[in-house]
Amino acid sequence: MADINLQEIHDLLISIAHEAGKMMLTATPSYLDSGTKKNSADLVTETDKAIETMVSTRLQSSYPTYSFIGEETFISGETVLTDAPTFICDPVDGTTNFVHAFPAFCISLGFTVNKIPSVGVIYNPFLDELYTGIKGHGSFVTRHGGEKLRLPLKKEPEPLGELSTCLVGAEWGSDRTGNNFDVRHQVFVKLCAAKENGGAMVHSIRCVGSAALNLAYVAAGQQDVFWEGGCWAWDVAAGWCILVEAGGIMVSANPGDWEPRVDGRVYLAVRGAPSGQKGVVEEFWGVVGERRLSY
Ligand code: LIP
Repeated sequence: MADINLQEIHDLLISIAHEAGKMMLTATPSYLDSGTKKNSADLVTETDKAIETMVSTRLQSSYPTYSFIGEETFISGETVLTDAPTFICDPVDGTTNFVHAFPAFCISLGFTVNKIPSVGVIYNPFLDELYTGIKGHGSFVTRHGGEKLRLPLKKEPEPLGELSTCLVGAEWGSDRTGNNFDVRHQVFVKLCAAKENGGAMVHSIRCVGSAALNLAYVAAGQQDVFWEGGCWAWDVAAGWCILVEAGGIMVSANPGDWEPRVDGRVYLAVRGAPSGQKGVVEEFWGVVGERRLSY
């Protein structure tokens, strides 16, 4: 790690993210140029593929010996995250939003060493919002090329109370049958239900449609919690670094695992808080209950 210049990698990833942003904004995606991967809720466009090619080409020319994992070139069972320095790329996170021109899509570029997220860059070109983080050096947001603001946005974040005081990010995902859909459905209902009906009565649930942006919002302190299963390392690697650098934590979406893997596919992110996150994590795991997401 000593000879890896994280600042240099961070700067390159920002430059790549801006190039990707231009490609997204000029792409005018529609249903016509989008295909599906798993089912009609799991979209991929020509832009996802073109951006990933641009990203991997630029990274390969600067860092030919480092590994690369990208959403569009990942081969199940073959592409594995190792301890080697690794770039992890989601060319368009929030592809469904991108296709609908709903303004919550981004490129997510992470860099891991020993499987630890060490640099993160997330760029939403539609809103011109850039989230960045370097391990040990904090995380930031820059809007419209203006001032670089340290995360979390509040200098003194409030202590985390019960879930009933929380704004929760969660997604419906693309699995719409079986155990995973049942667990998700049950968690959504229990989070929202009134306390007298056995629920947690959260302030509300936000379905942003991009795991990377959800993590950025938790890092910023604009969402308290984000719960998700089924997404991949490229959805979370960048946001994970940004979150931790802002004082937040990442645990598993399933109860009991305080140290999930980047490629573990089940995640619960909690914002930084002076009181710590243990209480809210345990309350959330209580909502999940006995049944587990299985990916
Ligand atoms: C998406 C995630 C989203 C999740 C979807 C999907 P994509 O990534 O960010 O939060 O619910 O299942 O994985 O496909 O837009 O890159």
